[in-house]
Amino acid sequence: MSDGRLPIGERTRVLVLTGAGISAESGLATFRGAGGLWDGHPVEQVASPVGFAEDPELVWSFYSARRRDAAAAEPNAAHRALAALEERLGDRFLLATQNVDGLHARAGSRRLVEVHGSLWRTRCSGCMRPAFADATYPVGPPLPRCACGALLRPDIVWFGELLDPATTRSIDRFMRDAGGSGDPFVFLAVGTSGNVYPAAGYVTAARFFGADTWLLNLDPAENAGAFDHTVEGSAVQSLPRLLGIDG
Ligand code: BV8
Ligand code: ZN
Repeated sequence: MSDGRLPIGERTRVLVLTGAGISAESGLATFRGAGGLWDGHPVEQVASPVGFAEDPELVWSFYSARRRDAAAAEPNAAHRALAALEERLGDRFLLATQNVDGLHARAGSRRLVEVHGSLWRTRCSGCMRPAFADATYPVGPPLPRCACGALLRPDIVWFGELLDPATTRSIDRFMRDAGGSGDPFVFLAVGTSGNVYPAAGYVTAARFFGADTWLLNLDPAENAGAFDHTVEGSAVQSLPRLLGIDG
């Protein structure tokens, strides 16, 4: 039985997946909790290409409000604990987040993959112009358009859209290298309900590559059964201790 800490030794490789729950104690609403983000809006309306085509002003007002909230939020001790673990493990560590709020980067995380994109980037809905940093709060009318005439949109992966292959490849490579290394491999999910794929499937992939799998979550998650160990608690209260990084 562990001492309530993640088994991280000299050669252990650690892959962490975070969700909205890790930013909850920074004051940012989660998606499916009470009063979650989706409550005000059906998912199809605010996080899908169809919803954007039907009512781009509603979608932009939803994402501009979330940009404002994220700008006003601060990283918390759980974000900082992951940045400290990265400092300690270096290239034996990778953080994949479903969150788009930018708080992991602001806490100092660099070995970070944002699998659902970022609130802080905008891209064109019609051409291949690269996404660009954007900290404005479009609400329209008029909504911002690209030089090609198409509407600009948040650089976020919506339901029914594919994840960026560059992000999924870096996660797959980390798991494959860990699996083939003979080193101990730990997978930890923090603050996610395990609802949304392909992110919710990473625990199964990690197990395939021999990972010891852990879940730290406030409530039981959909895919909790896939984990070797589950710790029920809040990210701020439990994560620093779980990682052996107190304070
Ligand atoms: C894809 C955008 C291939 C960014 C998001 C039917 C039709 C079409 C598609 C599907 C379908 N069935 C399945 C699918 C696939 C779909 C999917 O999985 N749907 C689910 C709902 C069934 N996935 C996709 O569409 C993905 N693309 O599969 O492409 C394809 C193509 C066409 C057709 C089929 C497949 C794209 C998925 C990405 C969607 N974009 N968001 C944004 O606006 O933020 S997902 C959205 O949910 C957020 O990104 C969020 O991160 C993510 C997951 O939610 P969580 O992070 O887990 O948050 P949640 O509120 O759910 O849970 C928080 C947890 O924290 C709770 O459990 C709570 O207990 C805990 N907690 C709270 N406080 C704390 C805490 N824990 C610790 N401490 C605390 N203090
Ligand atoms: Zn364009």
